Amino acid sequence: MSGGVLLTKKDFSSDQEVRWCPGCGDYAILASVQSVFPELGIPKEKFVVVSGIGCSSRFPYYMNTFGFHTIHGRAPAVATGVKIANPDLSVWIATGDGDALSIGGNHIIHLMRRNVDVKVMLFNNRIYGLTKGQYSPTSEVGKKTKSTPFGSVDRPFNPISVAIGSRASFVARSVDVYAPHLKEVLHAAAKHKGTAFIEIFQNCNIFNDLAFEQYREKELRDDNVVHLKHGEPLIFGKAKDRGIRMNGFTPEVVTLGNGVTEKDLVVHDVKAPAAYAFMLSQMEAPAFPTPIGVLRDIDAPVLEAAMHRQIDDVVASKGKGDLQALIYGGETWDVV
Ligand SMILES: Cc1ncc(C[n+]2csc(CCOP(=O)(O)OP(=O)(O)O)c2C)c(N)n1
Ligand code: SF4
Repeated sequence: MSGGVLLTKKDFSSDQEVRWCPGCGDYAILASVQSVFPELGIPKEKFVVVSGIGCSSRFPYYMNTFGFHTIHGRAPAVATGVKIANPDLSVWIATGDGDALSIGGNHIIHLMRRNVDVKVMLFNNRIYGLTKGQYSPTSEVGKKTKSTPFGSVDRPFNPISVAIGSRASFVARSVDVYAPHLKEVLHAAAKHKGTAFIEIFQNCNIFNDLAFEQYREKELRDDNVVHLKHGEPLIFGKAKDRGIRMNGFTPEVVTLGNGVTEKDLVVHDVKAPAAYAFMLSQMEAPAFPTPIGVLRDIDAPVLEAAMHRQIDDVVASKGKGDLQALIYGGETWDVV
């Protein structure tokens, strides 16, 4: 609803020609976001979509909202400014694995540490798409690309682990083609107060095709992902016959039966200590099914609220400031 008018997906689709390659996973993400925004009960003019640079960062052009296609890696800085200046706006960042974790690595961790109430959609295609296929900080060891012709030798980031290590108060993962799941995660992120970090596995069919095939392909996905549901045991597999059990501090995959029951399995808790969410984030293929859904959703103080409270308190006790007096007050020097 916006001013009593029911909004639809069409209201959030811009008139810009979409310039992604045919078959790119970005289209599916765009469609999900355009269908979730009208369901959030936020007036259309309150949405702002901010991006950095990359194929994924073309996102604001295609959303019929306020938006800002900024500079490489700097969407968090601009989004922070937007949110602090206008806390009633719904601010969303669209970013890539290169944009957020290479050049923007410093900015993204501090956005999450400060818990700015901004929603981050990280389109992870494990490659630099826009610049035509160089390896990224999420490319796997051994990945052959134009900039690693003999295979990458450096260890990749796990974006979810980075988010949890940066104290993000909401951390989730979904997949470009899981429309109902992705929409559910976007709704949960919108509801959360504070930074919501969502990693979205995204197929770049031109420079890194099939990177997420075991999760995207209908026949394969049930055996390769574990759906996280708060309060429910970690069960997966086509026959729902496998699960995750703790063996001391170490998670292990077990098959139900022969004395192993659901009661032995880890029960998912989005409010558990960060160590639990970190452990989940470290469950990686091929040893483990990949966790999908909301890993962590905790209450934490939000930056812009604390900042405005402080400003109000100081104005109440000291009166409204005078910028001119501040600049010319205190110690000044004559440079000769
Ligand atoms: C300061 C600066 N350095 C480098 C670049 C070149 N550049 C543009 S996009 C990009 C990486 C894009 O990769 P990613 O963020 O993963 O987005 P994708 O295109 O895959 O969606 C790079 C290195 C730039 N535009 N500006
Ligand atoms: S290069 Fe890859 S990420 Fe970029 S638009 Fe094409 S398919 Fe999508």
